[in-house]
Amino acid sequence: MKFSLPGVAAVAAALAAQGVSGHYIFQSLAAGSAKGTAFEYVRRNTNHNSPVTGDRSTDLSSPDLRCNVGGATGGSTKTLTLNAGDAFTFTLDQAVYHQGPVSIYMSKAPGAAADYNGSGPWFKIKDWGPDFSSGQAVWTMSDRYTSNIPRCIPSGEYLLRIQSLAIHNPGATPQWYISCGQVKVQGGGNTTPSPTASIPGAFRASDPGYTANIYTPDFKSYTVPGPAVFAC
Ligand SMILES: *[C@@H]1O[C@H](CO)[C@@H](O)[C@H](O)[C@H]1NC(C)=O
Ligand SMILES: [Cu+2]
Repeated sequence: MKFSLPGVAAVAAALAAQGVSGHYIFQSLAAGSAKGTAFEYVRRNTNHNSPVTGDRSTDLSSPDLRCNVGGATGGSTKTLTLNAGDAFTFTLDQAVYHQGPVSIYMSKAPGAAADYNGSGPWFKIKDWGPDFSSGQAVWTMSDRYTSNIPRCIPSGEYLLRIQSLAIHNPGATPQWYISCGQVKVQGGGNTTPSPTASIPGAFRASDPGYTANIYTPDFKSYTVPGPAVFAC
């Protein structure tokens, strides 16, 4: 068998064709703290490069901000059944390595989560913002993020959306790392979650949490973009 050394461009093209890139993606969702299977309950993005960036990054009116490029429909994605109050975990292919907040949102599907494109109202159930207790910002940069379905929300099918907003490069446009899981919530309550926001619409280029320079000495507080976190 004969081997040749491919050029850098050929290697890059081969990696791109395999969907391998230097970026991270939230690729699995499972009950409890389990790791789960890649893209079983998470919609598969088609940009092969998790951040919604480049031309799209400045377009805060893009519907791709809902569930990433290619995530508008369920395709072969399955829907994970969880009880209200249950823990769930999103796992990445590699740990988040850009500073910035990680947030989880939900939006109730009119019918099946698999048929829903996320055009309805979204509410936020979790923020991981910076911890300033050491005197400087410490971000939660993990390969998995665990949270709970709020106990009081109505039963039904939902999109469960996780977002890493990468603000590591002040002056440049932040990058969005987004995935949507599909869940069926059972045993829920009667509380209508609020506040809600539309995506796109929830994020503005003027948001202090969008324009923040995390490297200045006076970076001592931070407001995560989007609506306030809903709690029962
Ligand atoms: C999403 O679904 C809604 C309701 O069915 C539809 O009006 C809208 O055109 C769809 N697409 C986008 C990008 O919002
Ligand atoms: Cu990056």
